[in-house]
Amino acid sequence: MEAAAQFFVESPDVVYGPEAIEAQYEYRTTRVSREGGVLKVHPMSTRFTFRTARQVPRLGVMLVGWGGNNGSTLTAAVLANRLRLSWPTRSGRKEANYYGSLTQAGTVSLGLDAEGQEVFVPFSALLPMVAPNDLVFDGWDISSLNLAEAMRRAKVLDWGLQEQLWPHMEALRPRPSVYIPEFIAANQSARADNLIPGSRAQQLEQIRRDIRDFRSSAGLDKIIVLWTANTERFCEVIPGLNDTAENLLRTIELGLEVSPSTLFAVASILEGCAFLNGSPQNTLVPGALELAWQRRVFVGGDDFKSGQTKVKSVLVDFLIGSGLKTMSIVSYNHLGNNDGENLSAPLQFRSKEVSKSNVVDDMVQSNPVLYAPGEEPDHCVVIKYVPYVGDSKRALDEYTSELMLGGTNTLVLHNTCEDSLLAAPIMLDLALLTELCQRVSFCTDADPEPQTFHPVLSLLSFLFKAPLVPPGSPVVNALFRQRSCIENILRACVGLPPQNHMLLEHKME
Ligand code: NAI
Ligand code: DG6
Repeated sequence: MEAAAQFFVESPDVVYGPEAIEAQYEYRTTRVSREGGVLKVHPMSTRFTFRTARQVPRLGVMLVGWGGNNGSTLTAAVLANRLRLSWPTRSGRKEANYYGSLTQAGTVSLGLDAEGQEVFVPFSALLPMVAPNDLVFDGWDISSLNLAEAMRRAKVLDWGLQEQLWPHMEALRPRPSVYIPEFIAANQSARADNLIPGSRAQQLEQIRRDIRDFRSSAGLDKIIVLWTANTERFCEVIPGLNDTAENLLRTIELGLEVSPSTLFAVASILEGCAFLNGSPQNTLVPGALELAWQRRVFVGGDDFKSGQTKVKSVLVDFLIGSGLKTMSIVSYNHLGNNDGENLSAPLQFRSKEVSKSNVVDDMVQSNPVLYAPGEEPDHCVVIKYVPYVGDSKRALDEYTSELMLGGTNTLVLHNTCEDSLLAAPIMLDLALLTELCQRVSFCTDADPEPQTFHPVLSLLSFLFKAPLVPPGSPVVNALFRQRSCIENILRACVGLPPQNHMLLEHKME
Protein backbone atom coordinates (compact mmCIF):
# COMPACT_ATOMS: atom_id res chain seq x y z
CA MET A 1 0.00 0.00 0.00
CA GLU A 2 1.35 3.44 -0.95
CA ALA A 3 2.02 5.73 2.02
CA ALA A 4 -0.17 8.85 2.05
CA ALA A 5 1.88 12.04 2.03
CA GLN A 6 -0.50 14.40 3.82
CA PHE A 7 -3.13 14.29 6.52
CA PHE A 8 -5.17 16.70 8.62
CA VAL A 9 -6.46 16.28 12.14
CA GLU A 10 -10.11 17.25 12.30
CA SER A 11 -10.63 18.39 15.86
CA PRO A 12 -11.68 21.57 17.64
CA ASP A 13 -8.33 21.32 19.47
CA VAL A 14 -6.25 21.71 16.31
CA VAL A 15 -6.08 24.84 14.16
CA TYR A 16 -4.20 24.91 10.87
CA GLY A 17 -3.42 28.62 10.47
CA PRO A 18 -1.55 30.13 7.51
CA GLU A 19 1.62 30.45 9.60
CA ALA A 20 1.37 27.75 12.24
CA ILE A 21 -0.38 24.62 13.42
CA GLU A 22 -1.75 25.13 16.92
CA ALA A 23 -2.84 22.18 19.02
CA GLN A 24 -4.34 21.95 22.48
CA TYR A 25 -2.99 18.89 24.21
CA GLU A 26 -3.74 17.20 27.50
CA TYR A 27 -0.48 15.76 28.88
CA ARG A 28 -1.39 12.93 31.23
CA THR A 29 1.29 11.57 33.49
CA THR A 30 1.82 10.45 37.08
CA ARG A 31 3.80 11.64 40.08
CA VAL A 32 4.98 9.06 42.61
CA SER A 33 5.60 9.70 46.29
CA ARG A 34 6.97 7.44 49.01
CA GLU A 35 5.08 7.44 52.25
CA GLY A 36 6.31 5.09 54.97
CA GLY A 37 7.43 2.38 52.56
CA VAL A 38 4.30 2.72 50.44
CA LEU A 39 4.37 4.16 46.94
CA LYS A 40 1.56 6.54 46.16
CA VAL A 41 0.87 7.28 42.52
CA HIS A 42 -0.94 10.47 41.60
CA PRO A 43 -2.32 10.83 38.07
CA MET A 44 -1.65 14.36 36.76
CA SER A 45 -2.84 16.31 33.80
CA THR A 46 -1.37 19.47 32.23
CA ARG A 47 -2.93 21.36 29.35
CA PHE A 48 -0.39 22.38 26.71
CA THR A 49 -0.73 24.51 23.61
CA PHE A 50 1.80 23.51 20.95
CA ARG A 51 2.58 25.85 18.08
CA THR A 52 4.56 24.68 15.06
CA ALA A 53 5.57 27.22 12.41
CA ARG A 54 4.62 25.81 9.00
CA GLN A 55 7.18 27.68 6.89
CA VAL A 56 10.06 25.30 6.16
CA PRO A 57 13.36 27.19 5.88
CA ARG A 58 16.16 26.84 3.37
CA LEU A 59 18.50 24.81 5.55
CA GLY A 60 22.24 24.51 5.36
CA VAL A 61 24.19 21.77 7.10
CA MET A 62 27.87 22.31 7.88
CA LEU A 63 29.76 19.12 8.58
CA VAL A 64 32.97 19.21 10.57
CA GLY A 65 34.91 16.33 8.98
CA TRP A 66 33.06 16.81 5.68
CA GLY A 67 35.70 14.87 3.74
CA GLY A 68 35.44 11.78 5.94
CA ASN A 69 33.49 8.61 5.22
CA ASN A 70 30.29 9.84 6.88
CA GLY A 71 30.53 13.36 5.48
CA SER A 72 31.18 12.30 1.90
CA THR A 73 28.60 9.50 2.06
CA LEU A 74 25.84 11.78 3.37
CA THR A 75 26.58 14.38 0.70
CA ALA A 76 26.58 11.67 -1.97
CA ALA A 77 23.32 10.21 -0.65
CA VAL A 78 21.47 13.52 -0.86
CA LEU A 79 22.84 14.24 -4.34
CA ALA A 80 21.99 10.72 -5.54
CA ASN A 81 18.41 11.13 -4.30
CA ARG A 82 18.07 14.66 -5.66
CA LEU A 83 19.32 13.51 -9.07
CA ARG A 84 17.24 10.29 -8.86
CA LEU A 85 20.29 8.25 -9.74
CA SER A 86 20.33 4.53 -10.40
CA TRP A 87 23.35 2.35 -11.14
CA PRO A 88 24.13 -1.25 -12.05
CA THR A 89 25.54 -3.70 -9.50
CA ARG A 90 26.24 -7.42 -9.71
CA SER A 91 22.89 -8.05 -8.03
CA GLY A 92 20.88 -5.77 -10.32
CA ARG A 93 20.12 -2.07 -10.68
CA LYS A 94 19.92 -0.04 -7.49
CA GLU A 95 18.11 3.24 -6.99
CA ALA A 96 18.89 6.04 -4.55
CA ASN A 97 16.77 5.94 -1.40
CA TYR A 98 16.85 7.02 2.23
CA TYR A 99 16.69 3.63 3.93
CA GLY A 100 17.85 3.88 7.54
CA SER A 101 16.35 7.32 8.08
CA LEU A 102 13.65 7.39 10.74
CA THR A 103 12.03 10.49 9.25
CA GLN A 104 12.23 9.40 5.60
CA ALA A 105 11.78 5.64 5.74
CA GLY A 106 10.03 5.14 9.09
CA THR A 107 6.25 5.31 9.46
CA VAL A 108 3.71 6.08 12.18
CA SER A 109 0.20 4.78 12.64
CA LEU A 110 -2.58 7.38 12.54
CA GLY A 111 -5.18 4.95 13.84
CA LEU A 112 -7.75 2.50 12.50
CA ASP A 113 -9.89 2.95 9.41
CA ALA A 114 -13.52 1.86 8.99
CA GLU A 115 -12.38 -1.73 8.39
CA GLY A 116 -10.42 -1.73 11.63
CA GLN A 117 -7.06 -1.65 9.82
CA GLU A 118 -4.19 0.62 10.84
CA VAL A 119 -3.35 3.54 8.53
CA PHE A 120 0.34 4.46 8.31
CA VAL A 121 2.04 7.60 7.03
CA PRO A 122 5.75 8.38 6.72
CA PHE A 123 7.25 9.91 9.87
CA SER A 124 8.05 13.00 7.82
CA ALA A 125 4.33 13.57 7.17
CA LEU A 126 3.57 14.24 10.85
CA LEU A 127 4.66 17.88 10.67
CA PRO A 128 6.17 20.14 7.99
CA MET A 129 9.83 19.15 7.70
CA VAL A 130 12.69 20.16 5.43
CA ALA A 131 12.96 17.73 2.51
CA PRO A 132 16.40 16.11 2.56
CA ASN A 133 16.84 16.71 -1.17
CA ASP A 134 16.69 20.46 -0.46
CA LEU A 135 19.55 20.47 2.07
CA VAL A 136 22.62 22.50 1.18
CA PHE A 137 25.96 21.16 2.43
CA ASP A 138 29.21 22.81 3.34
CA GLY A 139 31.84 22.08 5.96
CA TRP A 140 35.38 21.84 7.14
CA ASP A 141 38.08 19.19 7.04
CA ILE A 142 41.75 19.10 7.96
CA SER A 143 42.19 17.14 4.75
CA SER A 144 42.02 19.19 1.55
CA LEU A 145 40.58 16.53 -0.78
CA ASN A 146 37.49 17.64 -2.65
CA LEU A 147 34.31 15.68 -1.99
CA ALA A 148 34.63 13.54 -5.12
CA GLU A 149 38.13 12.46 -4.11
CA ALA A 150 36.95 11.99 -0.54
CA MET A 151 34.14 9.72 -1.76
CA ARG A 152 36.71 7.66 -3.69
CA ARG A 153 39.00 7.49 -0.64
CA ALA A 154 36.07 6.30 1.53
CA LYS A 155 35.40 3.26 -0.72
CA VAL A 156 31.80 3.06 0.46
CA LEU A 157 29.74 3.50 -2.71
CA ASP A 158 29.48 1.32 -5.81
CA TRP A 159 31.72 2.45 -8.63
CA GLY A 160 28.79 3.12 -11.00
CA LEU A 161 27.30 5.52 -8.48
CA GLN A 162 30.64 7.20 -7.80
CA GLU A 163 31.16 7.87 -11.51
CA GLN A 164 27.79 9.59 -11.84
CA LEU A 165 28.31 11.63 -8.69
CA TRP A 166 31.88 12.68 -9.48
CA PRO A 167 31.08 15.82 -11.54
CA HIS A 168 28.61 16.97 -8.87
CA MET A 169 31.03 16.50 -5.99
CA GLU A 170 34.28 17.63 -7.54
CA ALA A 171 33.58 21.32 -6.94
CA LEU A 172 32.76 20.79 -3.27
CA ARG A 173 35.81 21.57 -1.16
CA PRO A 174 36.04 21.47 2.64
CA ARG A 175 37.05 24.70 4.30
CA PRO A 176 40.31 24.61 6.31
CA SER A 177 39.89 23.44 9.89
CA VAL A 178 41.48 23.44 13.32
CA TYR A 179 44.06 20.72 13.95
CA ILE A 180 45.37 20.17 17.46
CA PRO A 181 47.43 16.98 17.17
CA GLU A 182 47.09 15.85 20.78
CA PHE A 183 43.31 15.40 20.48
CA ILE A 184 43.23 12.78 17.70
CA ALA A 185 45.46 9.80 16.94
CA ALA A 186 49.00 10.46 15.71
CA ASN A 187 48.17 8.26 12.70
CA GLN A 188 45.96 11.09 11.36
CA SER A 189 48.76 13.62 10.93
CA ALA A 190 49.34 12.86 7.22
CA ARG A 191 45.79 14.05 6.42
CA ALA A 192 46.27 17.43 8.04
CA ASP A 193 47.02 19.70 5.06
CA ASN A 194 44.09 22.13 5.22
CA LEU A 195 44.42 24.17 8.38
CA ILE A 196 43.23 27.46 9.85
CA PRO A 197 46.30 29.32 11.09
CA GLY A 198 46.54 31.59 14.10
CA SER A 199 45.62 31.64 17.76
CA ARG A 200 42.59 29.86 19.19
CA ALA A 201 40.71 33.16 19.25
CA GLN A 202 41.57 33.80 15.58
CA GLN A 203 40.53 30.25 14.68
CA LEU A 204 37.22 30.75 16.47
CA GLU A 205 36.66 33.97 14.52
CA GLN A 206 37.46 32.21 11.23
CA ILE A 207 34.92 29.44 11.93
CA ARG A 208 32.31 32.10 12.72
CA ARG A 209 33.17 33.93 9.47
CA ASP A 210 32.81 30.62 7.56
CA ILE A 211 29.33 30.11 8.98
CA ARG A 212 28.30 33.64 8.06
CA ASP A 213 29.85 33.31 4.60
CA PHE A 214 27.96 30.07 3.92
CA ARG A 215 24.71 31.61 5.16
CA SER A 216 24.94 34.60 2.83
CA SER A 217 26.55 32.96 -0.23
CA ALA A 218 24.03 30.08 -0.27
CA GLY A 219 21.07 32.30 0.66
CA LEU A 220 20.16 30.24 3.72
CA ASP A 221 17.63 30.88 6.45
CA LYS A 222 19.30 28.55 8.94
CA ILE A 223 22.43 26.49 9.48
CA ILE A 224 23.01 23.44 11.65
CA VAL A 225 26.58 22.38 12.47
CA LEU A 226 27.30 18.67 12.91
CA TRP A 227 30.59 17.22 14.20
CA THR A 228 31.42 14.09 12.22
CA ALA A 229 35.18 14.47 12.41
CA ASN A 230 37.54 12.06 14.13
CA THR A 231 36.91 10.90 17.65
CA GLU A 232 38.96 13.01 20.03
CA ARG A 233 40.33 12.09 23.42
CA PHE A 234 38.26 13.27 26.36
CA CYS A 235 39.21 16.66 27.71
CA GLU A 236 39.47 17.31 31.39
CA VAL A 237 36.78 19.48 32.92
CA ILE A 238 38.72 21.90 35.07
CA PRO A 239 37.26 24.67 37.24
CA GLY A 240 38.36 27.99 35.81
CA LEU A 241 39.13 26.49 32.37
CA ASN A 242 35.92 25.18 30.82
CA ASP A 243 33.39 24.85 33.65
CA THR A 244 31.42 28.01 32.84
CA ALA A 245 30.65 29.91 29.66
CA GLU A 246 32.73 32.86 30.83
CA ASN A 247 35.73 30.70 31.69
CA LEU A 248 35.53 28.79 28.41
CA LEU A 249 35.47 32.01 26.36
CA ARG A 250 38.42 33.33 28.39
CA THR A 251 40.30 30.05 27.83
CA ILE A 252 39.89 30.49 24.08
CA GLU A 253 40.95 34.13 24.29
CA LEU A 254 44.10 33.18 26.25
CA GLY A 255 44.93 30.18 24.02
CA LEU A 256 44.68 27.64 26.85
CA GLU A 257 43.56 24.04 26.30
CA VAL A 258 40.37 23.61 24.31
CA SER A 259 39.53 20.78 21.90
CA PRO A 260 38.79 21.50 18.23
CA SER A 261 35.27 20.12 18.65
CA THR A 262 34.57 22.45 21.57
CA LEU A 263 35.88 25.35 19.52
CA PHE A 264 33.38 24.46 16.77
CA ALA A 265 30.59 24.11 19.33
CA VAL A 266 31.35 27.55 20.75
CA ALA A 267 31.53 29.13 17.28
CA SER A 268 28.19 27.57 16.29
CA ILE A 269 26.46 28.66 19.48
CA LEU A 270 27.80 32.20 19.14
CA GLU A 271 26.43 32.27 15.58
CA GLY A 272 23.05 31.02 16.82
CA CYS A 273 23.40 27.68 15.00
CA ALA A 274 22.46 24.37 16.60
CA PHE A 275 25.49 22.15 17.22
CA LEU A 276 25.32 18.33 17.25
CA ASN A 277 28.16 16.04 18.28
CA GLY A 278 28.34 12.75 16.38
CA SER A 279 31.48 11.52 18.14
CA PRO A 280 31.89 10.20 21.68
CA GLN A 281 34.20 12.78 23.28
CA ASN A 282 32.92 15.33 25.82
CA THR A 283 32.82 18.24 23.39
CA LEU A 284 29.93 19.86 25.21
CA VAL A 285 31.81 20.66 28.40
CA PRO A 286 29.84 22.50 31.11
CA GLY A 287 31.00 25.88 29.77
CA ALA A 288 29.67 25.07 26.29
CA LEU A 289 26.36 23.87 27.75
CA GLU A 290 26.03 27.05 29.76
CA LEU A 291 26.74 29.12 26.65
CA ALA A 292 24.02 27.21 24.76
CA TRP A 293 21.65 27.87 27.63
CA GLN A 294 22.47 31.59 27.72
CA ARG A 295 22.04 31.97 23.95
CA ARG A 296 19.02 29.62 23.71
CA VAL A 297 20.71 27.53 21.03
CA PHE A 298 20.09 23.80 20.67
CA VAL A 299 22.90 21.35 21.28
CA GLY A 300 22.78 17.56 21.04
CA GLY A 301 25.06 14.56 21.40
CA ASP A 302 26.95 12.36 21.82
CA ASP A 303 28.08 9.73 19.27
CA PHE A 304 25.76 8.51 16.51
CA LYS A 305 23.88 5.36 17.50
CA SER A 306 24.16 3.36 14.33
CA GLY A 307 24.57 -0.43 14.46
CA GLN A 308 25.86 -2.53 17.32
CA THR A 309 24.61 -0.14 20.00
CA LYS A 310 21.21 0.20 18.35
CA VAL A 311 20.79 -3.57 18.48
CA LYS A 312 22.02 -3.57 22.07
CA SER A 313 19.50 -0.97 23.09
CA VAL A 314 16.76 -3.20 21.69
CA LEU A 315 18.06 -6.58 22.77
CA VAL A 316 18.87 -5.77 26.38
CA ASP A 317 15.55 -3.97 26.70
CA PHE A 318 13.87 -7.13 25.37
CA LEU A 319 15.84 -9.43 27.71
CA ILE A 320 15.42 -7.41 30.91
CA GLY A 321 11.91 -6.35 29.92
CA SER A 322 11.00 -10.03 29.58
CA GLY A 323 12.32 -10.75 33.05
CA LEU A 324 15.60 -12.39 32.03
CA LYS A 325 18.68 -11.39 33.98
CA THR A 326 21.40 -10.35 31.55
CA MET A 327 24.76 -10.86 33.28
CA SER A 328 27.33 -10.51 30.54
CA ILE A 329 27.57 -8.47 27.33
CA VAL A 330 30.66 -8.81 25.18
CA SER A 331 30.82 -6.59 22.11
CA TYR A 332 33.67 -7.06 19.70
CA ASN A 333 34.06 -5.29 16.39
CA HIS A 334 36.62 -4.75 13.72
CA LEU A 335 36.70 -2.30 10.85
CA GLY A 336 39.22 -0.92 8.39
CA ASN A 337 38.19 2.64 7.66
CA ASN A 338 39.91 5.82 8.86
CA ASP A 339 37.65 5.92 11.92
CA GLY A 340 38.97 2.45 12.83
CA GLU A 341 42.56 3.62 12.39
CA ASN A 342 41.99 6.64 14.61
CA LEU A 343 40.32 4.42 17.23
CA SER A 344 43.35 2.12 17.29
CA ALA A 345 45.04 4.74 19.49
CA PRO A 346 44.35 4.15 23.21
CA LEU A 347 42.96 7.58 24.18
CA GLN A 348 40.60 7.77 21.23
CA PHE A 349 39.50 4.16 21.80
CA ARG A 350 38.82 5.08 25.43
CA SER A 351 36.31 7.79 24.36
CA LYS A 352 34.47 5.24 22.22
CA GLU A 353 34.67 2.54 24.89
CA VAL A 354 32.98 4.80 27.42
CA SER A 355 30.20 5.82 25.05
CA LYS A 356 29.55 2.21 23.96
CA SER A 357 29.57 0.89 27.52
CA ASN A 358 26.97 2.99 29.33
CA VAL A 359 24.13 2.14 27.00
CA VAL A 360 22.19 -0.34 29.13
CA ASP A 361 22.27 1.46 32.48
CA ASP A 362 18.65 2.63 32.31
CA MET A 363 17.40 -0.87 31.46
CA VAL A 364 19.31 -2.43 34.37
CA GLN A 365 18.14 0.26 36.78
CA SER A 366 14.54 -0.17 35.63
CA ASN A 367 14.37 -3.66 37.10
CA PRO A 368 15.03 -3.92 40.85
CA VAL A 369 13.41 -7.39 40.79
CA LEU A 370 16.41 -8.71 38.86
CA TYR A 371 19.25 -6.43 39.95
CA ALA A 372 20.26 -5.45 43.48
CA PRO A 373 21.31 -1.80 43.95
CA GLY A 374 24.67 -1.29 42.24
CA GLU A 375 24.56 -4.66 40.50
CA GLU A 376 25.15 -4.60 36.73
CA PRO A 377 26.14 -6.98 33.95
CA ASP A 378 29.78 -7.41 32.94
CA HIS A 379 30.15 -5.33 29.80
CA CYS A 380 33.23 -5.57 27.60
CA VAL A 381 33.83 -3.53 24.43
CA VAL A 382 36.62 -4.37 21.97
CA ILE A 383 37.45 -2.52 18.71
CA LYS A 384 40.17 -3.68 16.33
CA TYR A 385 41.53 -2.02 13.20
CA VAL A 386 41.72 -4.38 10.21
CA PRO A 387 42.45 -2.27 7.08
CA TYR A 388 41.38 -4.91 4.55
CA VAL A 389 37.68 -4.81 5.49
CA GLY A 390 37.48 -1.02 4.95
CA ASP A 391 34.15 0.54 5.84
CA SER A 392 32.51 -2.88 6.09
CA LYS A 393 32.33 -3.20 9.85
CA ARG A 394 31.96 -6.59 11.51
CA ALA A 395 30.36 -6.63 14.91
CA LEU A 396 30.11 -9.74 17.08
CA ASP A 397 28.08 -9.70 20.25
CA GLU A 398 27.46 -12.24 22.98
CA TYR A 399 24.69 -11.75 25.53
CA THR A 400 24.42 -14.17 28.45
CA SER A 401 21.34 -14.09 30.66
CA GLU A 402 20.13 -16.11 33.60
CA LEU A 403 16.92 -18.12 33.14
CA MET A 404 14.69 -19.55 35.83
CA LEU A 405 15.92 -22.44 37.98
CA GLY A 406 19.60 -21.96 37.17
CA GLY A 407 19.34 -21.99 33.39
CA THR A 408 21.51 -19.87 31.09
CA ASN A 409 20.66 -18.28 27.75
CA THR A 410 23.48 -17.19 25.45
CA LEU A 411 22.69 -15.20 22.32
CA VAL A 412 25.36 -14.54 19.71
CA LEU A 413 25.00 -12.01 16.90
CA HIS A 414 27.16 -11.34 13.89
CA ASN A 415 26.54 -8.15 11.94
CA THR A 416 28.32 -6.99 8.77
CA CYS A 417 27.52 -3.66 7.13
CA GLU A 418 28.93 -0.51 5.62
CA ASP A 419 29.36 1.67 8.69
CA SER A 420 28.87 4.97 6.85
CA LEU A 421 25.65 3.82 5.17
CA LEU A 422 24.22 3.35 8.66
CA ALA A 423 25.53 6.66 9.95
CA ALA A 424 24.54 8.94 7.02
CA PRO A 425 20.74 8.61 7.45
CA ILE A 426 21.14 9.24 11.17
CA MET A 427 22.97 12.48 10.41
CA LEU A 428 20.12 13.42 8.12
CA ASP A 429 17.51 12.76 10.81
CA LEU A 430 19.51 14.77 13.32
CA ALA A 431 19.50 17.84 11.07
CA LEU A 432 15.83 17.53 10.08
CA LEU A 433 14.51 16.89 13.60
CA THR A 434 16.65 19.62 15.15
CA GLU A 435 15.38 22.11 12.58
CA LEU A 436 11.79 21.05 13.22
CA CYS A 437 12.26 21.47 16.98
CA GLN A 438 13.42 25.04 16.32
CA ARG A 439 9.98 25.79 14.90
CA VAL A 440 8.02 24.35 17.86
CA SER A 441 7.00 26.43 20.87
CA PHE A 442 4.56 25.67 23.64
CA CYS A 443 2.93 27.00 26.75
CA THR A 444 0.78 25.58 29.51
CA ASP A 445 -2.34 26.92 31.16
CA ALA A 446 -0.27 27.56 34.29
CA ASP A 447 2.52 29.31 32.37
CA PRO A 448 1.15 31.07 29.28
CA GLU A 449 4.57 32.50 28.32
CA PRO A 450 5.62 30.62 25.12
CA GLN A 451 8.81 28.61 25.48
CA THR A 452 10.89 26.29 23.33
CA PHE A 453 12.45 22.93 24.17
CA HIS A 454 15.37 22.93 26.60
CA PRO A 455 18.61 23.83 24.72
CA VAL A 456 19.95 20.33 25.47
CA LEU A 457 17.76 18.61 22.92
CA SER A 458 17.16 15.22 24.55
CA LEU A 459 14.43 14.43 22.02
CA LEU A 460 17.32 13.35 19.77
CA SER A 461 18.29 10.49 22.14
CA PHE A 462 17.17 7.84 19.61
CA LEU A 463 20.05 8.93 17.38
CA PHE A 464 22.87 9.04 19.96
CA LYS A 465 24.73 6.35 21.89
CA ALA A 466 25.30 8.52 24.94
CA PRO A 467 22.37 10.95 24.90
CA LEU A 468 22.89 14.37 26.45
CA VAL A 469 19.95 15.40 28.59
CA PRO A 470 19.12 18.51 30.63
CA PRO A 471 20.42 18.44 34.21
CA GLY A 472 18.34 16.15 36.42
CA SER A 473 16.55 14.52 33.47
CA PRO A 474 16.71 10.69 33.25
CA VAL A 475 18.87 9.29 30.44
CA VAL A 476 16.89 6.88 28.27
CA ASN A 477 18.83 4.41 26.15
CA ALA A 478 16.12 1.87 25.32
CA LEU A 479 15.51 2.33 21.59
CA PHE A 480 11.74 2.02 21.44
CA ARG A 481 11.23 4.31 24.40
CA GLN A 482 13.40 6.83 22.56
CA ARG A 483 11.41 6.37 19.36
CA SER A 484 8.11 6.75 21.22
CA CYS A 485 9.37 10.00 22.72
CA ILE A 486 9.93 11.53 19.27
CA GLU A 487 6.74 10.09 17.83
CA ASN A 488 4.52 11.12 20.73
CA ILE A 489 5.90 14.66 20.96
CA LEU A 490 5.36 15.13 17.22
CA ARG A 491 1.86 13.68 17.59
CA ALA A 492 1.17 16.11 20.45
CA CYS A 493 2.06 18.98 18.11
CA VAL A 494 -0.91 18.00 15.93
CA GLY A 495 -3.17 17.21 18.88
CA LEU A 496 -2.97 13.42 18.59
CA PRO A 497 -2.88 11.25 21.72
CA PRO A 498 0.28 9.24 22.45
CA GLN A 499 0.55 5.94 20.62
CA ASN A 500 -0.53 3.35 23.18
CA HIS A 501 -0.84 0.15 21.10
CA MET A 502 -3.82 -0.94 23.22
CA LEU A 503 -6.09 -1.63 20.23
CA LEU A 504 -9.01 -1.90 22.65
CA GLU A 505 -11.35 -1.63 19.66
CA HIS A 506 -10.27 -5.16 18.78
CA LYS A 507 -10.53 -6.51 22.30
CA MET A 508 -14.24 -5.93 22.79
CA GLU A 509 -17.07 -8.27 21.86
P1 NAI B 1 36.53 9.46 9.01
O1 NAI B 1 37.82 9.29 9.70
O2 NAI B 1 36.32 8.85 7.70
O3 NAI B 1 36.17 11.00 8.88
C1 NAI B 1 36.55 11.95 9.79
C2 NAI B 1 37.03 13.17 9.05
O4 NAI B 1 37.31 14.18 9.99
C3 NAI B 1 38.30 12.94 8.27
O5 NAI B 1 38.13 13.33 6.92
C4 NAI B 1 39.35 13.83 8.96
O6 NAI B 1 40.27 14.36 8.07
C5 NAI B 1 38.45 14.88 9.57
N1 NAI B 1 38.95 15.60 10.73
C6 NAI B 1 39.66 15.17 11.78
N2 NAI B 1 39.86 16.16 12.67
C7 NAI B 1 39.24 17.25 12.16
C8 NAI B 1 39.04 18.58 12.62
N3 NAI B 1 39.56 18.99 13.76
N4 NAI B 1 38.33 19.43 11.85
C9 NAI B 1 37.79 19.02 10.67
N5 NAI B 1 37.95 17.77 10.20
C10 NAI B 1 38.64 16.90 10.93
O7 NAI B 1 35.44 8.93 10.07
P2 NAI B 1 33.92 8.59 9.83
O8 NAI B 1 33.78 7.16 9.59
O9 NAI B 1 33.35 9.55 8.87
O10 NAI B 1 33.34 8.87 11.30
C11 NAI B 1 33.30 10.17 11.77
C12 NAI B 1 33.02 10.21 13.24
O11 NAI B 1 31.74 9.66 13.48
C13 NAI B 1 34.00 9.43 14.10
O12 NAI B 1 34.28 10.12 15.26
C14 NAI B 1 33.23 8.18 14.42
O13 NAI B 1 33.66 7.58 15.60
C15 NAI B 1 31.83 8.73 14.54
N6 NAI B 1 30.82 7.71 14.39
C16 NAI B 1 30.71 6.98 13.25
C17 NAI B 1 29.72 6.04 13.12
C18 NAI B 1 29.53 5.22 11.90
O14 NAI B 1 28.73 4.31 11.91
N7 NAI B 1 30.19 5.48 10.83
C19 NAI B 1 28.79 5.81 14.20
C20 NAI B 1 29.05 6.56 15.38
C21 NAI B 1 29.98 7.52 15.43
C1 DG6 C 1 33.90 0.83 15.79
O1 DG6 C 1 33.10 0.58 16.84
C2 DG6 C 1 33.85 2.19 15.19
C3 DG6 C 1 32.81 3.08 15.69
O2 DG6 C 1 32.93 4.40 15.22
C4 DG6 C 1 31.48 2.53 15.39
O3 DG6 C 1 31.37 2.04 14.09
C5 DG6 C 1 30.41 3.46 15.61
O4 DG6 C 1 30.60 4.11 16.83
C6 DG6 C 1 29.13 2.73 15.55
O5 DG6 C 1 28.92 2.06 16.71
P1 DG6 C 1 27.60 1.31 16.97
O6 DG6 C 1 27.79 0.65 18.28
O7 DG6 C 1 26.52 2.33 17.00
O8 DG6 C 1 27.47 0.34 15.85
